[in-house]
Formats: sequence, C-alpha cells, structure tokens
Amino acid sequence: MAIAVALLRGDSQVSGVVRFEQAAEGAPVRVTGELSGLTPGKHGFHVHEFGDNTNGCISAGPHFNPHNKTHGAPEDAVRHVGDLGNVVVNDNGIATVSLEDSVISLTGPHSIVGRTIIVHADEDDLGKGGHKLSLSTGNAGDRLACGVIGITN
Ligand SMILES: [Cu+2]
Ligand SMILES: [Zn+2]
Repeated sequence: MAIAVALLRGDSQVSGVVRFEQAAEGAPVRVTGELSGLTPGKHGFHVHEFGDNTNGCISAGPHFNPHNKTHGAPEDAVRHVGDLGNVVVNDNGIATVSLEDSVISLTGPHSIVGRTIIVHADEDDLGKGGHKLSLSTGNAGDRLACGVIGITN
C-alpha cells in the first residue's frame, strides 16, 4: 500500500487536503479529500508536472503529460496522465473529492509523487469545448490552489 497527501493553498481563500491511496503497483489510485472556498459548480482538477510552487501554482508547469498526448477526460484513451477531470463544489463552497483513477500511479513512470495537484477557477471542458486551450488545459482558467504530492503513511 502506498499513500500520498497534498495540502492545497493559494493566493485565494481556497484550500484543502487530498489523499491518494494505491493498494499495489498497477492498482487504481483512490483519491479522496475536501476542498473549500470555491464557487459552486465544476472546477478543473489536475496533476501538473512539477513539484515546484516557488512562484505560486504557476511554477508547477503544465499538466503531467509524459506521453505527449492531448488533454482529455479521465475516461478518455487520449488524455494527459494528470487529467483528473473536475471536482464538484456544493452551495457551501465545499468539494468532497472521491474518485478512482487507473492512469495515475504512486510508483513507476506514471508516478505523481513530487508533482503538484491543482484546483482551477473554471470548469475543465475535458478537451471538448472548442476553445484554443481545450486540448492543452481544458480551458479551466486560473490556478486557485495547489499543493505538492508527498508520500506519507
Ligand atoms: Cu490544472
Ligand atoms: Zn490535461
């Protein structure tokens, strides 16, 4: 069992904690947690390439994309490894994160450990919005909060 955690913070009031659990190498990663301070609705949620927040969330670089694919939905065959879709925020500004993903990993070439998880200002269009940014970022807008993913127990 591998477990990792990230504390998300940013320039805004948005914050949260996200946990990642993987029973064994090759098993799906269970992602759970809670984010607060967001506007109600959908917000893009991705793993970005770098574990660097020195200049805020922008230092985390682009979506984690080791295979040079275009942006997509978590269930798409063509997606970035880091594409986790959207979180859904309720009327109290809270998003309860609960998802499972079989592409990200906590070990090996798809490892997200030492990279950054980001929640965005806008909805990720999952590559289907027809915007010039749809196939790179899902046009998800500003980076509201981010945190480096680190191993824990
Ligand atoms: Cu992102
Ligand atoms: Zn992406």
